[in-house]
Amino acid sequence: MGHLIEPHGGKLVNLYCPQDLADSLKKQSINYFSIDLTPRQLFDLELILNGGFSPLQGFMTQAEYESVVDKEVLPNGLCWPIPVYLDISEETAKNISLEQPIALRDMEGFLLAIITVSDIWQPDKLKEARQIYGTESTIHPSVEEMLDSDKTYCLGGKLIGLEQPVHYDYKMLRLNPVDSRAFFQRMGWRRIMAFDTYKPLHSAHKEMALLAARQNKVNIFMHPIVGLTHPGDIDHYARVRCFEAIMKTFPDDSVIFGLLPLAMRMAGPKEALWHAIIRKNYGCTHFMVSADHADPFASTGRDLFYASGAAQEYVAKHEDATGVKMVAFKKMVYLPNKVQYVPVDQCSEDEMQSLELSATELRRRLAFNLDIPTWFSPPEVVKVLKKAYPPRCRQGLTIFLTGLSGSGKSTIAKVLMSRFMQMGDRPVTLLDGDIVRRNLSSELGFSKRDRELNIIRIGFVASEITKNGGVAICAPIAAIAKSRLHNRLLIAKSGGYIEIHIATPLEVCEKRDRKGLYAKARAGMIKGFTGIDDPYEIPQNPELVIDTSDMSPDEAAEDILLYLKKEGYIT
Ligand code: PPS
Repeated sequence: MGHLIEPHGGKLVNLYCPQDLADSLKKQSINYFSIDLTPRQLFDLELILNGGFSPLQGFMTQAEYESVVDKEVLPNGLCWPIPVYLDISEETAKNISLEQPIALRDMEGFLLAIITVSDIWQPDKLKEARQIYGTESTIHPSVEEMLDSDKTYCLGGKLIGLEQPVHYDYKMLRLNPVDSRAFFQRMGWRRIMAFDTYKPLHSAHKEMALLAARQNKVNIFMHPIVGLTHPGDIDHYARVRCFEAIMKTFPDDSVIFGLLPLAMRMAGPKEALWHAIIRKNYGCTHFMVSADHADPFASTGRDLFYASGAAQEYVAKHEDATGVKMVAFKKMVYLPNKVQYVPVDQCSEDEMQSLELSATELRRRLAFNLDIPTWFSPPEVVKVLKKAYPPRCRQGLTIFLTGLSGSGKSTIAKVLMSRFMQMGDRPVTLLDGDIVRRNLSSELGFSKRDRELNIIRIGFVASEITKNGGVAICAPIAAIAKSRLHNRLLIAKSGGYIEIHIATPLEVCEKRDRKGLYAKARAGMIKGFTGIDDPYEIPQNPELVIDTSDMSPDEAAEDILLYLKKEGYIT
């Protein structure tokens, strides 16, 4: 490995033990206390065991955590920007003592590793939020997840790896740091630039990577993250297919392709620095960083959470500490006169008649089944994209009606159901409040927790229906904004999500009082009735707002269908 860049800390960690030892440890461990790891913990475990997180040899102790949070270094002074810990609930922590060996299993119960506990400690999550994410605000999805979690204790300690975490997909592409380093050495590559994007790859990315490779005299390691990525990202199967398609159009022997099983934290600049260190462990000397790298809101259409370009500056500022050179993503534009891509900063005034296709425009074209020009993306990639993003009229869809009892949700839902059945294009399922409470949530009441659980169950079923190309029409009260948002994020991954606030005022609903429930609630016979003595959190950004005070259910349904037509969900 003489000519390759050294791993972070000088030595590549490999914590897997020989097979015979693994077999005997597996036998011994049947009496050990077990922990089933979460997806994030599993991805972290994989990269600790295979050296992707060198020099870490286990989950962090409190001293390591505090050093990383306060000073962005490990206790030995080595740069490390992101905490990597094994968080557990207080109840689990009560069962564990120091020096105890614990069996770590995946979600199906397969034994993967043993941790010898050297520290049981509590993270300061608010401080971590401020220091790592730059905010205590739960607008940041990782901060929200962290602060919301009931895992308030952590286990620190060294690991012994018994089995590699199981992946059933793309086995050939799952290179670990030993594999990539061996490949680079075999090829005689000493300068390697890691390249990743969460978006599908287009010609502009390819031209940018090739230009950067020429300018920096490097070979390219296409290394997309396939662990946990941005919410709303194209699923990794389609993303990998796009990478595979565009790889075929690169010059021979200049690029290699592997997958990185990393659970992103979306911590912007600090995360970008972490990605650079991980790529160093895989043998890379250079790392391409985009202006919005690891931003939780990148490509969501919302304003970026971190300043544009901050991630690039941060990685560049730490080049001495990491030994990895930052290469900035350069915006490329297509010049039809030259039939060629050029960096935007090299365009003359009169060349500014360049062609560009924004991510939003691309999504629009896919949604409406419109042409995508070959200068933008090679036909091989367009084919993959069209399969991954069928036009809206062929996607599944959830129509989520929310509003007070008596606002008209159920009747509108029934009209919509019939209209979709009449169209006959997609299977339709009605998830009305009453139906769900009878079949799916019969044990639940109307406490905040039960209401949340009810809505999340509806969301789960609707997401499965949507994923499989059907129409789910939901009509619960769904008074809690957080659970509605949960559903939106889940369902929008696999198809359309249309939230409709049936905003009929309380006075009107109460006057209708078809079930006599408002009268009972006013008389104190029903406690915690939405709108009377339990809150309804008004939707802030629904796709549609409909007040049925002076409107028939048919008219309301017609408004919804017109909206769906305008947005391309029905033809
Ligand atoms: S929730 O909050 O979204 O889980 O509610 P949902 O599943 O839609 O159930 C609402 C129906 O249950 C009846 N009901 C109550 N509603 C609100 N608050 C309380 N405390 C309550 N108790 C019973 C009521 O009939 C609702 O039906 P709709 O169809 O909305 O009128």
